[in-house]
Amino acid sequence: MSRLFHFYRRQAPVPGERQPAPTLAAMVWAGLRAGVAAALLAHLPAQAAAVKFQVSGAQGQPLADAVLMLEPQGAHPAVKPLEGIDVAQENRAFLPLVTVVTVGTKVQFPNRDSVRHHVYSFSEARKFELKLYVGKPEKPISFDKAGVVVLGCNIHDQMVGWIVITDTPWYGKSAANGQLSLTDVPAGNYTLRTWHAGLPPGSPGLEQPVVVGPAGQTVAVKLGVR
Ligand SMILES: [Cu+2]
Repeated sequence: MSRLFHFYRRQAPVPGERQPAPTLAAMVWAGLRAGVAAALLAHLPAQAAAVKFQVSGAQGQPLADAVLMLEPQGAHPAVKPLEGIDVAQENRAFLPLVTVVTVGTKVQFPNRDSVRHHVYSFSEARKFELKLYVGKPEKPISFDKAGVVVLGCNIHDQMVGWIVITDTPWYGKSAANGQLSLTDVPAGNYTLRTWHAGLPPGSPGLEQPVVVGPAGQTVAVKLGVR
């Protein structure tokens, strides 16, 4: 193929020069090339694009730590559990404050403080309790159901954290500037679900339809978060 390509390059029109008539061999090759290209295209998967998101709050301020999930309409691809996910307790706070994982992920809750913590969740998506401990708890906690889990500590009432569990492979968390980029999103129709800790407790997040085209795009997400 590459030698053939060179052959065509050498045949490219040169300004001021008369174009030679295409030979029969050249016409046959051109036909073959077109046929091969069409056959290759027919076997490519659906076109995928990069999609950018800009998340802003009630006053137009960029919102960090928003969790965005692109849920495809129709066939639902399976997600793989993530490996090595920690939600630590450091300086009497959960770190990170917001964690997003795929369904089936096991999360460790290492305590990096010298004081003991007692981590729990009463949330529908996963109820659990890690009784008073220091260091690394014996076992990780498995999150097998999509939803939002609110973390608390029995000892320190001010401690709060969130784990969002998703069953779509296209998800992420907005950066400090409110932006997120997702790559390799197949063209098609989606429901974008955006969750933020500033939404009313128990909110499943804001839903909006998103059509992903082959060229990619930027999607604006506006939440009523102050
Ligand atoms: Cu604590």
